[in-house]
Amino acid sequence: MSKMYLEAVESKLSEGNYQKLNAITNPKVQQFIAESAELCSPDKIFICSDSSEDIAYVRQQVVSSSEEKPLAITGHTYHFDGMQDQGRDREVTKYLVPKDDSLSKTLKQIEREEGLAEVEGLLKGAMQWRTMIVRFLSLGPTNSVFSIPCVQCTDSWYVAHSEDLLYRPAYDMFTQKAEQSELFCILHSAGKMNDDMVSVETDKKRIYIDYTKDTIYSVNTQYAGNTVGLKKLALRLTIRKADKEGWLAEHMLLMGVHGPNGRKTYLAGAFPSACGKTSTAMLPGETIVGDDIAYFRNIDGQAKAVNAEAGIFGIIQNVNPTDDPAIHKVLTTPGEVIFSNILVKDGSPYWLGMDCALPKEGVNFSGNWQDGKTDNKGNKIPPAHKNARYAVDIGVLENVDSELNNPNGVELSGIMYGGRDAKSYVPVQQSFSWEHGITAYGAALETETTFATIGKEGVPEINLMSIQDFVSISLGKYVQNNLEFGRKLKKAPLVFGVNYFLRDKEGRFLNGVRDKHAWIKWMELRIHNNAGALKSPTGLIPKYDDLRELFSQVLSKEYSKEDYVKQFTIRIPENLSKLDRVEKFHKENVPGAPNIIFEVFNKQRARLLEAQKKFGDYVSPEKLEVVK
Ligand code: SPV
Ligand code: MN
Repeated sequence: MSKMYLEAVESKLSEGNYQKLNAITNPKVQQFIAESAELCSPDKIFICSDSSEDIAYVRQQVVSSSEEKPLAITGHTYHFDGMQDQGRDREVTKYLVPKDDSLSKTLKQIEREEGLAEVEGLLKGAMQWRTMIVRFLSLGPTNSVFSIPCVQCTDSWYVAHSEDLLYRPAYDMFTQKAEQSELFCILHSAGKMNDDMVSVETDKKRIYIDYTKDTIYSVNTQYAGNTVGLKKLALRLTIRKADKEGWLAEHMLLMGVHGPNGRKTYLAGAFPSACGKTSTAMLPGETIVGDDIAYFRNIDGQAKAVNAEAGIFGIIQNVNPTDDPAIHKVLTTPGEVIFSNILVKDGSPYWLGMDCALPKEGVNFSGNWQDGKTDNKGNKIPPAHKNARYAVDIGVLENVDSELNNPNGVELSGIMYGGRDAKSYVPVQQSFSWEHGITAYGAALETETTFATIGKEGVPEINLMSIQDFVSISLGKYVQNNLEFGRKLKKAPLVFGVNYFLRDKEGRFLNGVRDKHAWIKWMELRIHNNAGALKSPTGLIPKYDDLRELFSQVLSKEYSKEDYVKQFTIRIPENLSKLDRVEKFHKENVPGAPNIIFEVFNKQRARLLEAQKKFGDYVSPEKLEVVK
């Protein structure tokens, strides 16, 4: 390490930490650590080298600092975020945009100099009396063309501990390679905390992304989606890097689907937060590679994919032993788990939708809680937050896929897109082509807002490919990159649209929670040409007999023709108005939207109108033409 930077921080380092820092060779990292320490004035600096002693130290500190408290089961701890800090905060997450640059107007932004001054002002002296923890991690498997080295400075032991479970350790990557110009830097401070170690100045919460320097600043927040920089904050930087380098970074699950005769087929899936992504990745009998962020590269004409992460920060609401046996087991047996924003009573965690009655009192994110407690606006405080989560290392799951850490990735054969769409799309369909799928399912993804972001729930919106919040280049270019990616492959993955949230006129869901398993198995059969389909105006849909067999095999469930017809009836008026909304969105908000998007929409409209003429507003699947 350069002498100048070492000297600047020497007084804050013990001998051991001095040696660990001295072994880091990259000048950008040295500068980032020294400048972060100068800005935030920590008492001490802890350099986490990934040795078992260092990891044990993080685990010990997180408890002795009270940022996490132990539960009765060995290895389980819980953490609370503040009342105003229970999800990703879109309003205060902004790009720092230099005066001579511009970003899509759908993206929250602030002029770079102004934003930097503001966030540096908030970070100034923020770590006084605390330790700055420095972690070295990799996005993507290490020693791989996919790896992106990241360094995070934080004063939160909870953040450092979460990263331990969620990402691949990479201290060695930083000591072995002299030249790593391309890396991401993240600086976080929880800011002022109360006696319960909860950030209190949430009105001063800021999450700013400086894409000119691949650096992220986060302050006055603890919720992991705002602070664990490698998650959605780094995803924004990764999208720019992938754009420059010709690959894709996606908000997608990645799973191995197990078909007949032991064959395994990899599928990726994009769903907005809290729309079934983790539960799809975790379907019993299949294997999970990742549940949130996937990278795709064209390697010798094949689509190869990896999980950027190595753990799960999953929604705990509704996790139960029947629908989610693998994760339920991890959450109820000894091993390392961080629970956040659940209800605690007598050393046990409780969450909404679990398989037992919840206690009438306990401790939760509002402090001591009893049934009926209200917040300062008079609203009832639930026992646990809807966005309560668990963090675990993916490797502890019994259904983890064998290729999780394969540096070459897995071969991707299918992609699915799904949102909360009460009215229009059928539960599963296959696109007519790569372009049709990327456009009509991905770029046209409509959904309702959920509790995973702060703000009103249930508001319909377009969430392009479920990644709109994180797209840091023009939305048009992002869609274009997706289209190009598939075109350059020897064989593009098949594209599917799914909708787990279709409702009838009375507002009742038309599908059970586990029905998605039959859709996934159908996709697997389609990929291998083992199932036929019917041609609807919006895509190729399953034949009743195939689904009946899959429901019986996979779910041991009788699937009635009546249910099938209800679920797969093409609703023409609803689909036409969906198209109008989506087209308007693209015209207004997607500068540089490739023309092909509008061509695909026009063709879809023409097919819908033709079907309407022939069959009326609601077209039963029984009327549709069979294709192979
Ligand atoms: C999501 O909300 O999409 C998540 C959790 O995966 S986080 O982004 O970390 O808030
Ligand atoms: Mn996510």
